[in-house]
Amino acid sequence: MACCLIGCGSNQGARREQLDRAIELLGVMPGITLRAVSRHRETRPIGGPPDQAPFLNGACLVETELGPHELLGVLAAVENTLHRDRTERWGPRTLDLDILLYDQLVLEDSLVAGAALTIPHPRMTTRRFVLEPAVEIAPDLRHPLSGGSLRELLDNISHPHLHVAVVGVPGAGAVEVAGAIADATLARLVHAPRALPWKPSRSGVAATEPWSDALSACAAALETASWPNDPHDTVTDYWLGTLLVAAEDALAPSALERFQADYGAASASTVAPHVAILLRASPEALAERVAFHAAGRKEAPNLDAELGSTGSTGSDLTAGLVRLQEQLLARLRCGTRGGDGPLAVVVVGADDLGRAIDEAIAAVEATG
Ligand code: A4P
Ligand code: MG
Repeated sequence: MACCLIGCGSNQGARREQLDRAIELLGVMPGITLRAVSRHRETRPIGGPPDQAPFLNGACLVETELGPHELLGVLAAVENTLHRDRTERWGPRTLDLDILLYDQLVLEDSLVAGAALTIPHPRMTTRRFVLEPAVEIAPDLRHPLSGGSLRELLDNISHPHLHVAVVGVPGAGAVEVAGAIADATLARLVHAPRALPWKPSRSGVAATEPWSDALSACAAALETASWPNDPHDTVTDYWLGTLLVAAEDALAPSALERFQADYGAASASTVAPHVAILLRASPEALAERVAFHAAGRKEAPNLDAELGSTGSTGSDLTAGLVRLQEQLLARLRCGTRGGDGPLAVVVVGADDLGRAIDEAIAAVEATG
């Protein structure tokens, strides 16, 4: 038997009746036992077309003998019974049923019969409309990636002055995405004060100085002692942890040991991000941006500002950036389990910057 948390939403038609009917139908499905149902609450629509109607959102906890794909099939059948129209992503819907958690299972884009399934639900950690009803029925349930309980995830996005870090390798678009989030949400914007000292072709570097200098400059802007207490957020286009991950890739063991000590002290006196938006660009998009950089063209996103001159050839630099991006992803996906990562992480595709901006803004607005 697996214990599953299911998120429910509706913003079209007779919302309350549809949600009640959906839960009633779930309760009589073979292989599913309903354990708890939250109250429904009205929420502001996040993302999707402008002017759509408010949602009613809730959550329920079930025990099931069904595998995750079988459960997804049952949820789709219930959605279809209640006339779900799927023509527009994030468009108005009579009913949306999402698998939020399935025991401690982690699946990424697992494809069966054309249906892709990602568990835990990839956008749940920043969504108040998901976490509030979930905490009502299962506060102690753990999110297997971040390691936080649902109660901790909700507390995390409820901080009075959130720190949102847009994280990406140089050229992924962090500067542009962070700027757009700050404009849309009236947040304070903090730019990385230094370029990343990392260079793809120089692993085994012995000098810690450029790294420690960059670390102090980047940490100074995030000091706990001067962190604002107003109800706006701070958006940064860097994460201190990126310096650590990149240093592990670049520095020789003894230099790395010195840097790790500096990093420990710096991170202890700074406000770690509550939310990280990780930009993930394809190798092809990174290669294209590296080629623009080599040709001296100033297209956005601009590698110059984030990396300075690298002295590497295009393919070296692209391969290095792809490697660094995977290391960042691995580190951020562990949340608090592997160290001091943020509890809320949303991965956003960064090949199309306009779309990345929309998704990143939606992820941040969902915390409100
Ligand atoms: N899919 C992958 N993983 C899952 C999962 N864990 N649970 C696939 C359910 N489905 C999953 O979903 C598209 C495809 O996602 C499915 O075919 C399935 O194979 P969909 O329900 O057809 O379309 P969608 O919901 O428009 O897309 P998406 O990306 O799942 O949207 P979200 O992230 O669920 O967001 N604002 C408020 N206030 N309240 C809401 O409930 N919901 C959304 C939808 C946006 N804004 C909202 C709300
Ligand atoms: Mg859905």
